[in-house]
Amino acid sequence: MEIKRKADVSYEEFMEEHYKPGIPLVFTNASKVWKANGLFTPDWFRENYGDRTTEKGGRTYTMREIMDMVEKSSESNPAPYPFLFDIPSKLPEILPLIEPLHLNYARPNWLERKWFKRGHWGSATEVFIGGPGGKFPYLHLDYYHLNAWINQLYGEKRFTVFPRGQEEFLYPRPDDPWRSEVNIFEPDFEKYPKYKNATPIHFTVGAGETLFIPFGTWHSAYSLTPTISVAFDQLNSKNYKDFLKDVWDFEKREGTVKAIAKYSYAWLGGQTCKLADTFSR
Ligand SMILES: O=C(O)CCC(=O)C(=O)O
Ligand SMILES: [Fe+2]
Repeated sequence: MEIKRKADVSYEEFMEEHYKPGIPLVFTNASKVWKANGLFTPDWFRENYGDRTTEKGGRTYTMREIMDMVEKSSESNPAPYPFLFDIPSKLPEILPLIEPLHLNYARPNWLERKWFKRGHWGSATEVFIGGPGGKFPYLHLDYYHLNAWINQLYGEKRFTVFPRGQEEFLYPRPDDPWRSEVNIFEPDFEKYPKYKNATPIHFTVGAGETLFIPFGTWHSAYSLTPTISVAFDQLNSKNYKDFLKDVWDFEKREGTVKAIAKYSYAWLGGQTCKLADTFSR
């Protein structure tokens, strides 16, 4: 399998060839509808939001410090990765620059509706910042079976994805089956012999490009240059059943009463959103 790259793809083609069958895609120019496209640079963030802070590894960093670190980062001495800013709470001013969030492709998205727009449910709209040599710490599936949309706005990131159905080669952790035990950047084939059968697909996503990662796709990332991306998640009738099951499984750990309450809320939200989809069609 190779990851296709498409410019100006129609919504219908995206839905038929990628969304419905769950096949990743790199859109080469979907984020042209965002003002953020071409605007986001390390200097722009330093100048406008240099004092904003975020935490990483138990320490607080300013935007200015982060941009300095990622610009100095190197393969042999990489800056921590990723630095994350939750946009609604930490950088709300940039929300108008990433509209429409769905890019005219990521719709319907129930996470943009009142019911689910709550910050929990594993969903987030975040800025990711990294530097050369910065690796996402593990190969994983996103929680709650959400689709991920990763918008590369500055610099280049190398992604690795696996075709669906390779779980048995990827050694999901028994205590956290969303995470693989294999360090894909330096695999230990003695310890994980079946990983030899896995077929990782590597590709680079550059500034202005958007990667669609359908739910159930194992993935990881590696920053090749200083990078700035905006990631958001998507939920609708396609992944809703799996999402609900995850809500139940995750919340059950917190106790049955809480699980029932959350599940009921999510179920009702789903019915409401489904109905709204029907009427908007
Ligand atoms: O580093 C990246 O861009 C990948 C991020 C990712 O997969 C995640 O946050 O779930
Ligand atoms: Fe992810």
